[in-house]
Formats: sequence, structure tokens, C-alpha cells
Amino acid sequence: MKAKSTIALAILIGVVSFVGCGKSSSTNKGDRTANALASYVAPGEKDEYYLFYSGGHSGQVFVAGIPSMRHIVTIPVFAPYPGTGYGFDEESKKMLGDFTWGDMHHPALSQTDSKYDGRWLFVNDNANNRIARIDLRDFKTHQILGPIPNSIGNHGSSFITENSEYILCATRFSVPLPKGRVADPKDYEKEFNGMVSGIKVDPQTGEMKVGWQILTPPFDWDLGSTGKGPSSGWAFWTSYNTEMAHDVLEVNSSQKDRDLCAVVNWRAAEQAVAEGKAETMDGVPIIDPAKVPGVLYFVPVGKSPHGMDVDPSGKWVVAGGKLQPATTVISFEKLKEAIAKKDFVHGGDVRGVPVLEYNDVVEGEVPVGLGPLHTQFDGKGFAYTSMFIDSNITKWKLPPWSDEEKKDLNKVVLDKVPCHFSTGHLVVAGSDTKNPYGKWLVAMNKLSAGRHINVGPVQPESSQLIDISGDKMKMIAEAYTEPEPHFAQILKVSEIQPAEVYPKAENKDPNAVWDKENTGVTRNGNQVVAKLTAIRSRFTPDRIDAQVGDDLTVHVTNIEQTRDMIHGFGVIEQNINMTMDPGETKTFHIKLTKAGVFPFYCTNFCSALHQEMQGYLVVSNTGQPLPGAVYSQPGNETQPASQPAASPGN
Ligand code: K7E
Ligand code: CUA
Repeated sequence: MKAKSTIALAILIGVVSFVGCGKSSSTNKGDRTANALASYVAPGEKDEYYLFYSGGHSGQVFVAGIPSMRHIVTIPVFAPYPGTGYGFDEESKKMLGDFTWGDMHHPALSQTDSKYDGRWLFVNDNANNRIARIDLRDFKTHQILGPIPNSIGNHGSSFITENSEYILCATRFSVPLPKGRVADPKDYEKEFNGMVSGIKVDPQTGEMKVGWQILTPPFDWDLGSTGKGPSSGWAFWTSYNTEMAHDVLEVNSSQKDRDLCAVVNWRAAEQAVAEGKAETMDGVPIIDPAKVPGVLYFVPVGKSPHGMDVDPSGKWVVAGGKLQPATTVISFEKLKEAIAKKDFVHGGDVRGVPVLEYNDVVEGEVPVGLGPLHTQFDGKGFAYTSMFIDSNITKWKLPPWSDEEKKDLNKVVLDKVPCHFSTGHLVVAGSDTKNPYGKWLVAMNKLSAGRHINVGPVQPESSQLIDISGDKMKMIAEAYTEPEPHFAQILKVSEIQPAEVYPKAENKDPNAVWDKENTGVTRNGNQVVAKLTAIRSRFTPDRIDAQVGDDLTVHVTNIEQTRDMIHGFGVIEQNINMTMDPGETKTFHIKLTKAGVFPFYCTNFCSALHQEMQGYLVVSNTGQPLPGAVYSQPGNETQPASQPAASPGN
């Protein structure tokens, strides 16, 4: 009760202190100059790091540079993005499936030996139970896996193992399984189930498939983290509804003083499946932890925790308190000992899953302040926790602690820097690897609270760049994004070499055409197929004839081999919008339903003659082709390209 009123008071104070937010925190002229220089990237110069923000329910990844914090590019993933034609061509439409949005929370860079290997970025979709893979060779989405069977609310995801063997996911929601079965939510505790999923990643191609799943009680799993070093092969999740309440969760899921974290031995799970100890549900091998001991354990932590983060050494697992003003530090060594000694809470298993004793595994509770959510690490023995209620970042020291510090853990709390406002996630460069880059921290704030020029009732999300290289943290700069970044990843620019064009030799699209001779329009029954080239500043052919009722398929190959020479293909009143990068072939397919002449044109400004880069889709009434409509297939009517192909640089 007392704790609750303290929090209520803190929220109140927080709200009151919104007033006057527009002022600079650093008025000293010397500081202002130094901070400005720290984030200044002069015209022509480049940033040192990529910052990959998850875009929340925008379904996109936003890429910014650090230290400038400038937004560089948006990578569309779970939602169409007309800017790059994503979600319009057949390939990306197929990836999106029936969905036009996703709720992206936790991006994860692929790792080898607990270090970023610069190959892929994986992101989760809480809303439609999916995982996507972005290839860092071209910064594009190449696979969307899901909806994952037997899994509802893919929030506790995508956490990658130390050699990218798996993406591990846990369910935020529970439902009766298999999906499609109906039970009364009143019977939640008995009938509903949560799930931990191991999504297998192909080490060569990055292709994902569902590997196995572990059945869990219907706790609401929250954030997770994977082990490394001594905790290699393990993964951890917090939960916020050990009560297994099904209604008025705001009250009913905050009854117990402690909630249970999941401790998963994913190598043991993999082994159990190999040994045939799983049963199949909806095509996936499912492990029942009551029947397969050694796969899942529970650890009590403070009430309704949120973040769960493993430090770079792999020795410490930190749970964010959320409703208690402390982070709980779990010692992995102690945890392993307790498991080995089978030191479980007597009679305290939940559905046959052993519960470890809190006092056996917890190293200490660090009084970081109010509303601790997520923790990141700099690799020098320090931890940084985002405080949602206090609106700051708290820096503290990881164990080992001296006896004196253990007596009063206030002594390990070293520094606080105020943020604006209500910080959610934070990211320290490389925190989830064994060798963090350190240096920069980005706080992602839930409310920007009047910090920028007024754009109406809906404000962009604020993020703040903080220098953590010294003893004291230094607030350097602010930036804003579209809604709504949750977690982010930071990668050193020098560690990857994205492609400049798609080389012609690598274009394996069977419908790619590279010269005028192979372009053209063919008709077969009511199937009309057009193959076009695009180059500055012409489509070849620039006329496509068809009839109402035809199935029209158009393949456009951008035959440029020059970086950034992009052409678009928009068709008036047909909702067609594609973008072809240099060397890329894209395809769209439509059923033609109305007669008329529909101009098509290049949407990307590509040259001084960009405006001239246009043509016509002529749709005649059924059975009434124009006399000039001819098609280029032996045995069929032919429609030759009307003009010679232009050369690059035209
Ligand atoms: Cu804290 Cu979805 Cu990671 Cu948002 S979650 S803040
Ligand atoms: Cu091609 Cu504009």
C-alpha cells in the first residue's frame, strides 16, 4: 500500500514537472558547445554507428546515425511502405500475407561468438506472431516467418542465441491450444497455455523455421535475454501475471509480491526433441516440461517485473522491477548450483516445473529508483537502467560487491541523468554482446512532453543521446522519430559493407530482361505478360496493350549498374507502385477490370528527363483490341518494343 502511494505520488510529481520542459538542461555555454560538437557530423562527414530502432506498431525499422541521431532510412518490414514500393510487388505482398501492420518491439543483430557478425537483423511482431529477417547486405526484409503456430502475442522476442542458432520467443498472451480451440476465459488457469518457441536459423542463409516449443503455464511472459559465457545455452524471461488472472489485470495480476521468471535450458530442449521426447501440435514438436525435466525452471523476482538482461560476462541476469524501486540481480553461478543440488521450493512447483528459492539465486536488489524497466551494460562492469517513473537513466555497479556495498546497495548506485520523458527502453552500443562498444547510450522516451516545436496533439517519440564514456553520464542531444521505438541495436558502421548495386550476374529472376530483344508483351489466352527494362530515362517497351478481363503480369528490370539509380513504376488509378533498385527485377500482377488508357511513369526522380520516363497501359474492351495492338510471341499476336533502348547516362 505504501509503495503504491509512493508510486502514485511520483507519477503526480512527474506530471507536474512536465511544465517548463522546453528549456535547455545545460545552460553553461562551454557545455553547450562541447555537447554540440560531440554530436556534430559536418556535411560530407559520416556517422560512426548505425542505430536500428524498432518502429513499434508502425511495423518499420528506422535507421539513424550516431552521433548525429539523423534519420537515414526506413526499412519497411510488417507494413506496406510506398516510398520503396514495399507491399506492392508480388514478392513483398506475399511476405506480408494477409496483414498490413505489425507491432515491432525488439530488434536483434545476428551474432557469432557473442559478437555482432553484421549479417542480419531480426525483429518480432507482437501483434501477428511473426519474426522477420532483414539482410544487412541490402537493408531489406527478406523473410517474414509466421504466424508462429501455438503462439499468441510474440512480444518476448526476438532474442538471439550467441551463435545465431535460434531466435527465442515467449508469448505475452495465452489462449486455449491448439489455436482455434475455444474455452471460457474464466477457466484461464486450467485451459490456457503460454509457449516458448525456438526459431531455428540456417547458419548460411539466415532462413528461419520453427524448431520446437516448450509449453508453459499461462503467465504473461515479458522481456527476455539469452545467456553467454558461463550462461551459454540458457535464456531468461520475466513474467507479470504469475497470478494467472484473466480480467482486470491492472489489479488482479499485481497481487503477489513476487512473480516468476522463466529459466530455459535451450540446449536441453534441442536435445530432448532430438531424443524424441516431444509431442507434436500443429506440426511443431512440443516439450511438456513436466514430463521432460531440466528444460524449464522458475525463479521468483520482485512483483510485475519488466526487463530481463544478461550482462556481457554472462554471469549476471538483471530483472527490472517496474512496480518495485529496485533491479533484482540474479547470479547465474548460484542458479546453476541450486539446480544441480535440486534446491527447489518445497512442494512449490507450478504444473510440474520446479521453482528455485529466491534467496539461493539472488545476489542483491539494487535500489535504482522508481519504475526500473530495462538494463544495459558497457562491458566495464557498469549497468544502466531506464526509469519509467523517475524519468532518468541510473548508472550502477554490477557485482562483485564489497561487504560494505552489500550492506547498503545504495553505495553501488553511481549516477543519474534526467530524461524527457518516461523512458522505456534504452540501448548501450553493443550491450548484448560480450564486448560492448560502450561510449553511447540512447534513451527511448515514451513521451516527448512538449520538447519540440508544436505539431498538434500527437507528438513524435523522443530519444536522447547520452555519452557514457566518463564516470558521469552526459546528456548530449535529442532526436525524434515516428511511433514508436521500443528497443534498438547499435552497430559500428565499419563492421559491414552493404551492396552498392545488385550485380547483373546475381539476378536470378527468370523474368529479368537486360536488352531490348528480350523485352516485349506476350498474350496467351487472357494471360498477358510484359517484360520491361528501365534505364535513364525510358521504359522498354513503353506501351502495353491488354483487354478488360485479362490477367496482366508486368516484370520490370532496372538494368542500371550505378549506385542509387533507382526507377519506379507507378500506374495511374491501378494502385500499382513498384521501385526497382539497380540490377533488380520486380513483378506485379493485376486483373484488368476497366477499359481506358492508364499512363505509367517512373516515380523516383532519376535524371533531367525523369518526367519523360513514362508509357501507356492500353486496356481495350474485351474482344475489341485496337488495330495497332500487337504482341511479340510466335503463334500469337506480337507487340514489339516501339523504340530502341537508351544507353545509361542518357
Ligand atoms: Cu519495454 Cu515491448 Cu521491450 Cu516497449 S517493451 S518499452
Ligand atoms: Cu526513372 Cu525517374
